[in-house]
Amino acid sequence: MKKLVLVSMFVLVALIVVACSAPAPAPSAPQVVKETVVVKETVIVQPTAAAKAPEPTKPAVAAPTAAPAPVALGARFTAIKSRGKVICGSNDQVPGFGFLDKATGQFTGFDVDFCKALAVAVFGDAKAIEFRPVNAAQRGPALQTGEIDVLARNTTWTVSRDATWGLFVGVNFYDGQGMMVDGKKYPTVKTLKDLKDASVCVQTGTTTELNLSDRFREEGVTFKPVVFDTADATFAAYQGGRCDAVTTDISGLVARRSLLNVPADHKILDVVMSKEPLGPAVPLGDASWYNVAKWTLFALINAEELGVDSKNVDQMLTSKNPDVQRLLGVTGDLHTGLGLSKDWVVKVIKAVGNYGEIYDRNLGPNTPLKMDRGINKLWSKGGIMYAPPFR
Ligand SMILES: N[C@@H](CCC(=O)N[C@@H](CS)C(=O)NCC(=O)O)C(=O)O
Repeated sequence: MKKLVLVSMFVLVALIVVACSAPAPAPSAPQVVKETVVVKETVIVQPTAAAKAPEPTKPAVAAPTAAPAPVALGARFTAIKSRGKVICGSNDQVPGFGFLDKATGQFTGFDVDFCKALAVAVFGDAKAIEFRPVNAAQRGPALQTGEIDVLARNTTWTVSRDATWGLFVGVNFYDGQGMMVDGKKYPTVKTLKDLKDASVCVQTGTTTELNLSDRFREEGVTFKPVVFDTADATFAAYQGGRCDAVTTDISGLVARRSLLNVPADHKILDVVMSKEPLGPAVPLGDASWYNVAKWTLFALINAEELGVDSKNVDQMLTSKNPDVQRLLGVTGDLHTGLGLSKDWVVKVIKAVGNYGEIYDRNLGPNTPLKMDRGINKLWSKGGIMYAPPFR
């Protein structure tokens, strides 16, 4: 029995060795090769003093220490650089995300800060931006025509938008669609079924409008959509009692509830009607600009993960952590492939903070919105926020 086990182990090891070392033969007709080998004499060659170990084969690609060639900038990135500012398609009606303070003329918010990060990445200056407010229906065409360099405006990443509007650079806020009612008027409403024959205020040009009809059809519930083209109009109608309920992304409901006369009267149902992965997008056609936008987002998330923030970023320049060193450009030449300066991430984090700081400043516990991080916590802290590495 022991022998059998030993033999089968030997066969198994032999099979593994053969499978791992021998390249798979090209599929061809089996050939029988007959060869006669004549062994003449065995000659032992003594190594001479001059004999050297064989030269190692040269790697096919340049050694990792060689500086990479600077990236060829695409047309949009080149135009942005010569224009001296980034044109950012943003929201102006959603507090905490993209909001225009009419008194000061300043844009603020979580998405606005992404545009600032981009401006710092390229120009080292958070003011090198022009904001162009776009409503839901205007944003697709604004990307398609290339009127804006980036759209950073609570926009859901979908396949059709990726294919026809522009390229999404990633997700900066994982959201879902919600439903809000006046809790005083409708204290018993808890589910979508409870909204049978209700009128629902909704904004056109949104995934919201499409999900609304999908979900109610699925539930077999009849309803009346009342459609508007801006958030201001949608929520004014809801406040004025033209609809029984209002629907949009849950973040949008929390944000817009803060502007209602008595926010506490309005309850967001405990229902998630869809997946709404929100993120910035850039026009099609310039891979170099797409990369800059993508890696700006990833830099913000990685900085939080690595404990680099706006206050400690200078100290972090002496960190022994190789991941921090690469992120901050202390080692390596990762910036070259992006067409940015060596210290671009340092400047971005110093000016706008890391992802967590941006979240807290605009949406966190010390803001009127007090939005829990939820699934937007880092993957290492129980959430799903995750960025590819600087490597
Ligand atoms: N995430 C959804 C909805 C985004 C959306 O447009 N939401 C509205 C309601 S909060 C909004 O931002 N409106 C502001 C405006 O149109 O100015 C989408 O991408 O379609």
